[in-house]
Amino acid sequence: MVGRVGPDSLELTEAHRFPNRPVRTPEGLRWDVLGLYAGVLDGLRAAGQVDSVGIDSWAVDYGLLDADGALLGNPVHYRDFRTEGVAEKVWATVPAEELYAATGLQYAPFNTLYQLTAARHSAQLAYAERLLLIPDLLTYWLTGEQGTELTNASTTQLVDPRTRDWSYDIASRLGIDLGLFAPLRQPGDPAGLLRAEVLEEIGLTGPVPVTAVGSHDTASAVAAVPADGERFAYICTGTWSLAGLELDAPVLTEESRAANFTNELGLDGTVRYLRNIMGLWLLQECVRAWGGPELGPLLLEAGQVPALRSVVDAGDAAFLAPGRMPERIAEACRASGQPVPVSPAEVTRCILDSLALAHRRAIDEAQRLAGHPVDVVHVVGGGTRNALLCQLTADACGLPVVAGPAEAAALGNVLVQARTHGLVGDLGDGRRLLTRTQPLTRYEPHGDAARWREAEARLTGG
Ligand code: LFR
Repeated sequence: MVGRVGPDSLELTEAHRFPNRPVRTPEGLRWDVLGLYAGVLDGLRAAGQVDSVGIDSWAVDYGLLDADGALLGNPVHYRDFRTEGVAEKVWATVPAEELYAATGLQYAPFNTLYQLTAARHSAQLAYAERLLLIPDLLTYWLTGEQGTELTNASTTQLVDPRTRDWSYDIASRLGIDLGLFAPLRQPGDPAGLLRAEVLEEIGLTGPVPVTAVGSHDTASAVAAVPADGERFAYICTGTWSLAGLELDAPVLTEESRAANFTNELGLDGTVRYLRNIMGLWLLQECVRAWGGPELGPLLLEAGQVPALRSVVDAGDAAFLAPGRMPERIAEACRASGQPVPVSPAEVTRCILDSLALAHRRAIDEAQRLAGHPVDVVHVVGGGTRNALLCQLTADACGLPVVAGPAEAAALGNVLVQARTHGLVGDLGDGRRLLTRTQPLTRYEPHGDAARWREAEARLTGG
């Protein structure tokens, strides 16, 4: 994505797009990270001469480097099964309550801490001298310089959200060598210049600086929530739905842990207090199983299916792994004694109702647990293109939804670079620029709140 920033303008254009396909090898699910790097280089070539580069990606995953700086194997995909049953072993050493109080991270089997524990006796880890999270690895290949960007580091479960530094005590008790990580970088810090070989390969003239942005895609997306003031919630929609609040300080209470809220770090000292919800992954996997029907007609048809007939828990880790998604959703409906959706339109409706319900639960609970009430829900990311999902989310939350921008992560990434180059001010300035320049759609809540309460009770047994 190429961003152009002026005093009163912010434009994004797509230079190049490439698929990110996980590969199943005999060892498990892996990322084709060389393919991704090749895609980055193609993208830079297509972008043409630029003043600055920044990289963000999904969180928690990493590549290991040997003493020569060479990558050891393909990074493991966070949906790989290797972390099954690992958390319980970790909790035997550091109880889950203590882990939450120290790191503020929600339980997810794929947190880097559990991945490193699962890999403990692997040959690769034994030979590793350096661990770089995915965006830091790509940045390293572009610039030759190593660092660990803070917002993404906060998803490892090895960072203390109060000090915004490593959690030395937790790491040492779990036998995790923090020396594997390169020094922390703040979003906005310089991350080197494109190497001469890179410039030559992509046909650009240097120097081209690389800036550490909020390299966790969700941190970048939250930076691009076009909110005014503090009384807002956000939902970053895409493969995942990340629903929650922006806070000044983490919420580390036992109640918050039980509700599985996370405290990831954001820009300018903020905390992203949110819950991971399975998101449009549920629909993506169904669409894949159905042989890739067009989304437009499917959503129109789903809009005609009666609302809230069956709902599933869109936060359930049972939906994490790829494969057999329509069947798994049908099984969940059957098990909870609800009608089983059959046609693609019925399954799609079940997914969207379930996502809206999960959004409602997350936003209600976040406000209560953080003591931070909101008047509006901002929906950003790919899901903003799904009008039915936006309307259902407004209905479920009983709050207006402001949808847009769709490319929030890319915009948040560009805004941090623009700030480093002196073109915009703080987070609030960036957000005002977004509000003035990006198309936004407002959805007012309709319908009967009691129906959502009843659907929620079906899942919680309340
Ligand atoms: C979204 C995301 C989520 C993270 C998940 C795995 O792309 O980054 O924030 O929980 O992917 O890293």
